[in-house]
Amino acid sequence: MSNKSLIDRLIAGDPTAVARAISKIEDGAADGSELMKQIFPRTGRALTIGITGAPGAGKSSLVDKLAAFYRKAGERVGIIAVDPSSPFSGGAILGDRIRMQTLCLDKGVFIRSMATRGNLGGLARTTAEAVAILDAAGYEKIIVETVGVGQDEIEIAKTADVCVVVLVPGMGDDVQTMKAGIMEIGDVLVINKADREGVLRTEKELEALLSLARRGDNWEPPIVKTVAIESKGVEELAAAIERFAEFQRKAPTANERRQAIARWRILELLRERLVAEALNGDSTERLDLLATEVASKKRDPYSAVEELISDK
Ligand SMILES: Nc1nc2c(ncn2[C@@H]2O[C@H](COP(=O)(O)OP(=O)(O)OP(=O)(O)O)[C@@H](O)[C@H]2O)c(=O)[nH]1
Ligand SMILES: [Mg+2]
Repeated sequence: MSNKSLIDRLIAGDPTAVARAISKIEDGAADGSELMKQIFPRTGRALTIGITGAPGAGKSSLVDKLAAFYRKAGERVGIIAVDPSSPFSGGAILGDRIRMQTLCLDKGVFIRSMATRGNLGGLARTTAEAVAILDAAGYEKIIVETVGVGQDEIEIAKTADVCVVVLVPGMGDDVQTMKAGIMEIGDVLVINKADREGVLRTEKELEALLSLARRGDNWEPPIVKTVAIESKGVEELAAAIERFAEFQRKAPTANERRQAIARWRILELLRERLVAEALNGDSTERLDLLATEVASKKRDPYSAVEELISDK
């Protein structure tokens, strides 16, 4: 399929074209950047929601229910599950397929998982591009699920319009370890598995954490309690997401956030482009050779880099 007809079909909302376009980006296809250039003017309409939290917190279950909620309102929903630790990508991960059973059969929902694949392109960058593709294809809500709140995840979550951090009761220590992540990215906080004990305590801990620092935009992140498996609290979560989106649209800092994201995207692309050019196409062999030499102390990494740059 030519890039032109692919773009036409993508813009018409064809899921097959969307899937193919995302694969192009993931594979680092030569015409990928042309594709992104073409669709760029058509992006910016969707609301992007990042959902992050500890493994097993119930993120996928929540995404499933949240998506169903949006579907009821007649909106098309794109879901991207990002797993930085996994080399697999393509379809939805098996577990998620089961958890998102109802959605898999729905034509108004697009589900895709993304993984590192060991390529040179950053996962955060390819995820942002997959989001842009779904946006251009007319998906009104785009949900990005990431596991944990490490640096990779924070980077991915930061590109979303609204970032939801999912916690569960009785994770006192986790609240501490995730503190920085929660404070940095949590626009809405969720205590899922609220059918379990210790909800009040976790809520108190979170409130204490939130009271420690005021955000630059003065937003006070709400805490929403949910039971994903029973669809409880999902409406409240959707409302909290909407409230922040609305706040964000009007906030004087909204432009700063958009600019910070744009700046990050430019730098990411620049970095990748320069690396690709320095490696001059024969990336892996050359890199492997130099790596062997550096590992065996035959050469230092600085001169390896100098050689790569001077040979361009
Ligand atoms: N009791 C209870 N269990 C839940 C709730 N939400 C999800 N679970 C269960 O928790 C387990 C993990 O749920 P997932 O939705 O896969 O969690 P996740 O955060 O997406 O997990 P990873 O993607 O593997 O990090 C599943 O067995 C769910 O059925 C809830 O509200 N209450
Ligand atoms: Mg999951």
